[in-house]
This record gives sequence, structure tokens and C-alpha cells, in this order.
Amino acid sequence: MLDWLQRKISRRQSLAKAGRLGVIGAIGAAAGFVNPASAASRAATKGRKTMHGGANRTVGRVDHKRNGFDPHALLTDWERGEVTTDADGKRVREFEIVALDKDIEIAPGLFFPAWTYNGRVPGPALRATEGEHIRLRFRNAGSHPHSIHFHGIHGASMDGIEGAGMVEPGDEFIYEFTAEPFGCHLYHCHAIPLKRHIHKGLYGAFIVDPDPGRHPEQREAALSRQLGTAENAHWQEMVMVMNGFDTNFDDENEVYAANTVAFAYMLDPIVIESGRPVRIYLINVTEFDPINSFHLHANFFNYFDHGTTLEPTLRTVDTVMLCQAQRGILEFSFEGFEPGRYMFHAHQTEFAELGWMSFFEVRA
Ligand SMILES: [Cu+2]
Repeated sequence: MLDWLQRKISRRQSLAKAGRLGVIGAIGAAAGFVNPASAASRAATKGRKTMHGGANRTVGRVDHKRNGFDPHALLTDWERGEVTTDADGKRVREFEIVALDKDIEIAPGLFFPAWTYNGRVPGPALRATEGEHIRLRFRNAGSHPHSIHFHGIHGASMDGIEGAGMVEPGDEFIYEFTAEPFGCHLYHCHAIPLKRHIHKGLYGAFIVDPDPGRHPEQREAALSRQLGTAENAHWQEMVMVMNGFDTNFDDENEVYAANTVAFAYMLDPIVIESGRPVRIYLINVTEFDPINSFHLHANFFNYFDHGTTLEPTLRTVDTVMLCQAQRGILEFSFEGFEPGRYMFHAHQTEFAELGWMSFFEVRA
């Protein structure tokens, strides 16, 4: 812990020294991070809980069209692939993913030379049902060898490591396995050096819905988790991949976010209907920092670690912390709450101030 703190402190000092042309300077000028101290202090002296609202933010707008993905669309644009039934009556779900090098705008005016799955960071949020046969065709149109390593159950030859689905530029591989266990999972490149390949943007959500037929004791809970059912449609579901970006390649992140674009959900809050429950598929892929976290203001949630149970593993908490690749499902409700803006953010305040800070806009 002391080493980690020490590293952060020396990083801050070197940034301060390099301020005139350093990273913060570059972000401050190009991306327009500002600190409206007067607003913050006004709020503080009034003792209002909105004090965080006066913290750092960005000015200007990211061009989501040019990026080819919009942070609000990323919340719910599940990639469901093509479903067929094979000769044995088994459901087969087929996906296609292509790796592409692509510059993406992660804060207004701040570009990151990403490696992407399907041109977006995070990659497509793959969604399947427990027990289905997954067939994923992966083509590498990028400049380096890449793979897709799934967090799930599969054979050694499908693991996405060297000799098991590592794909040279211009080549392709088909990964096949059964979607299990149900839960909130992820996939990422497993090429070496691993931290560079992951951090460049090669990761995404892999959500496996429980098959209600396999969970007769908890059928209602399973139905509510299965995309496409009336029970599921009642929920306001969304996926958030917590990530960070090392914009100057010094193995430290300068920008943090949920779903890549700094402060995207602060500038344009996520609208929530107070009468419907909320479910968040939360995944941490942040490289270089030991943990990331999610803190919800003014409310509490139940948490399902890895999403692999239908009963909460944590009840009535307002913060969870996750190491890299750890993930889970959050369930909560704003029913009966006063309409307004409810903040959520990493409770590493540094991450919050560098982009991972957001709002729910709760409406009646
Ligand atoms: Cu890679």
C-alpha cells in the first residue's frame, strides 16, 4: 500500500513539474478539464450534498459520431448474434468480431490510439443464454497478434492464449464453447504483453442469462434476468465497463471512465424512471491500478458477485470495489425517491476527478 501511495505521489509531483507540456497540461488545454472552484466552495459552505458537482469536468463535446459509438447507446446495445438450432436441437449462437486499430476520442479533443473489437471500446456486449453453444468467428485486421480470452468455462484449445486461438494479423480463428456459468463476465485479448493489449481497448462484456428452465426454485429471478422476457423488460438494465487510459504510455492512467468517454454520463445523465428497478452489469478492466470501485449516492443496492447467483451475495451496500476482471450485478430502485440528479462514481476520488463520475437523472 505504501509503495502504491508513494508511486501516486511521485507521479503527481512529476506531473506538476511537467505541467507546462505534461499530461495534465495537455488534457487541461486540449480536453478542457476545468475546476470551477468557486462553485465547489459555494456548495461546500452551504453544506450541500451536491458538493461533488463542483469537481472537475470537461468542456466541449466528444464527437461520438466520429468515434462510431455513443456512451449512451453502449449501455444497452447488447450484441445477441445469430441464433440457429443444430441437428441435435441445441441452440447455437454465432458472433463475429474483428480487431481493428482505431483512434478514439476519450475526452473532448483527447485522442487515444486504441486497438478495438469491432471498432469500439469496450467491444460489443455479447449476450447469450446459459447452455447455448457459442460459435465466435474472430478476424484480426489489426497490426498485432490478438486473441479473445473468455471468462467462462471452455476447453484448453479455446482459451485464447498462445497456441490456443492466438491470431496473427490477417488471420482468423473460431472459438466454440458452451455459455456457462450464467453471470456477468468479460472477454479480452490475451496476447503478450498482456497489460498493453488489454489497456489498448481489447475487452468487452460477456453476459450469460440464466435459463429459467434450469432454475425452477428461482424461476422468477431467472426470468427477470433473461433478455426478451416481459419480466426482464420491467427492469432498466445497462452495462458499465470501468476503464482507464494511459495517454502518454508511462504505465499510469490519465483518464478514467465508465464506458470509455470521460464524464459522458455527467454531461448527459442517464435517465431513470423511478417506478422501475435498475440492474447494472458492472465490469472492471482498469489496467495499472490495483482496484476500481462503484459508489452510488443517496441509495443502496444489492450485489451479485460475478452474477453467478440468483441470490445477492451482498445486501444493502452503497459501494463495491473490484480488482481487474472482477465484476458483478447491482440491483436497486429509486421508487419513492425525490426526482433529481443522483451521482455515482469511483470512490477513488482521483479516478472520479479524472473522468469516472456520472449522474442518474431520476424522473417520476
Ligand atoms: Cu491483443
